[in-house]
Amino acid sequence: MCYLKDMNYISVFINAIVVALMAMYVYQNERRMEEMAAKHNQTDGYYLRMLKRIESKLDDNTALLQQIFSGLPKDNSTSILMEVAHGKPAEQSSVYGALYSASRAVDGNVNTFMHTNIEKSPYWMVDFGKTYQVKRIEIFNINDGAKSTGERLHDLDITVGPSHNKMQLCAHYVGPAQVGSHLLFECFHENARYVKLMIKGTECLHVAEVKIYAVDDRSS
Ligand SMILES: [Ca+2]
Repeated sequence: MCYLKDMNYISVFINAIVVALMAMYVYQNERRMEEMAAKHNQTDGYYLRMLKRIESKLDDNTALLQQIFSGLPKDNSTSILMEVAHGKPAEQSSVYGALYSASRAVDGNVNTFMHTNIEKSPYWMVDFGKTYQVKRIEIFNINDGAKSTGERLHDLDITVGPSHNKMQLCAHYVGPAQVGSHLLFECFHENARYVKLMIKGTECLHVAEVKIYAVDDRSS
């Protein structure tokens, strides 16, 4: 009996030690979890502070860029352009065969063309009816016929102006072109109502289409 009683005491003692060890283990884990949570909160705070500093720097730089851009002179080279010749009244020095009139160069169709007689200084001219800031001129050469037909476009003066007696040369094309050539000219004029194409010499002038781009003034 005495032996059994001693065994009970030993069992209770061992159980007590196990419970104490488990309690210590749980306590240590809780401490570790608390430390990790504290570090996590510190990290979050650090990143939040960094984000706020970056945001404030971005705001400063945006304000600085706006200040710089507002001080720059206005440059209309980036203005939106619109085509202003399509459907406008046009005339030419003569009409070959009474069929190939000046309007055929502004009808929006590169398969139709105007055509003068063979003559000295043949010309074609369009009237916008108002002035524009012209920036660019594109010429589509006749696109049917023999090679020699395309080569008739040469020694071309392109003049621009607000009236017939104030035309200024803005581009000269030596050429010769080819059948179907698409020619581009940077041709700036602040106050342009008329654009004229004229071949210097004796030749016939026939082009399929003339597109003239000016600063879009519809929103100003
Ligand atoms: Ca045409």
